[in-house]
Amino acid sequence: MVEKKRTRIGLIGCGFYAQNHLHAWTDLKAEGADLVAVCDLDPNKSAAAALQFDAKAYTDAKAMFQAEALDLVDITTQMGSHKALAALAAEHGVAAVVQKPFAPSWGECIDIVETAKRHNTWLAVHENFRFGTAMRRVRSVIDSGAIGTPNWARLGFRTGYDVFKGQPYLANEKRLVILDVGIHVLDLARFFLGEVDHLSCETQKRIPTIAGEDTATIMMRHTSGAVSLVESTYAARKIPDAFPETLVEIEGTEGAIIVTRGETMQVTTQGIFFEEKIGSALLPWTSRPWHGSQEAVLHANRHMLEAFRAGRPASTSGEDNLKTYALVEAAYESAATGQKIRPPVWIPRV
Ligand code: NAD
Ligand code: 89V
Repeated sequence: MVEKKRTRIGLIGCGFYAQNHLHAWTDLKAEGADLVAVCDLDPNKSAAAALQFDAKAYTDAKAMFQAEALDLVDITTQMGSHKALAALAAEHGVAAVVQKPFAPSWGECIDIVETAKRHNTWLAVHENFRFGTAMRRVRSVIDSGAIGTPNWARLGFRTGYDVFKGQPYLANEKRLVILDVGIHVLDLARFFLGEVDHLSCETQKRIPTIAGEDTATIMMRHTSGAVSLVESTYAARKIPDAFPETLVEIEGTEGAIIVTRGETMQVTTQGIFFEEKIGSALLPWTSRPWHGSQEAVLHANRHMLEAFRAGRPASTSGEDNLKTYALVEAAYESAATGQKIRPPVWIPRV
């Protein structure tokens, strides 16, 4: 049997969270992924990643694109560099996966999508909450029909964990909790209950030492008629802390799904109740409390690899993630105006 061409992968941005991407691509070697090059502006970071993960080190993305015949690049830098790096990939005919947030603004997200379309290159966003083991199990229960049609949900990422220790730049972001983690929970709301017609949002600043909002409470009306509450905060003050778990309550026409701290799922289906532990196991390169998030990187990267190799869009394609990002923009507009806001819609220009 002729082995399918392997996928040559480059990674740009060897920072804090990228370590999980590097481990994940290495684990996916057996499934056709060859991590051949890593790039970081900081030569120490690119050299360390190259040594640990047996790849070639670069400090300039353009040099990497010119020297390496890449099939796909994983952009794991912060959002301010995403548009330029995604454009560089498209100009070199290289598929790209861009970490969340897609970009700092709605307009830049559209530019990234339209640049990829102009160059006919494959584009996805690494939005991994929907790929987490626990959230995939919740989705499988919904798909089984056990709770009928979901019509109400409360999804919450409520933590007081010191996220600023590993990601110090977050303390300076003017748009913080919705753009950094609310974006994940909004994507889960779409994943579980479908698209959104309109929303309203209240934000709060309860941590005096940071620049942006640290708490957001969003109420959404989905086009199905369902209503969801999407909550995100870095200012929770309770023990035990659920970080980095998303707590879930989904009610449907035939039952309900509840996911409590510690990733215990309770399902009621047509008057019958059962409980199940749905959390992630530890991998050789994961550790608590991040292990669920880290494993979600492996699941997400596997999805990206399989979709790219099959020539089909990722479920979190650039175009799909625009629908999640639109909810972020609508939430900020609602918080600023006090109005119910319908999310913006991308009208393709190309
Ligand atoms: P980081 O600052 O630790 O790492 C980014 C790296 O990119 C730095 O080492 C920097 O030198 C490098 N870099 C920047 N511009 C570059 C360029 N033009 N060329 C080459 N290298 C460049 O950032 P981080 O905390 O790892 O976050 C990176 C992204 O991952 C952010 O968008 C963040 O929101 C996201 N993130 C996602 C998750 C998740 O998927 N659940 C979790 C944490 C962070
Ligand atoms: O997962 C993320 O995007 C991180 C968080 C602190 C929310 O875990 O930024």
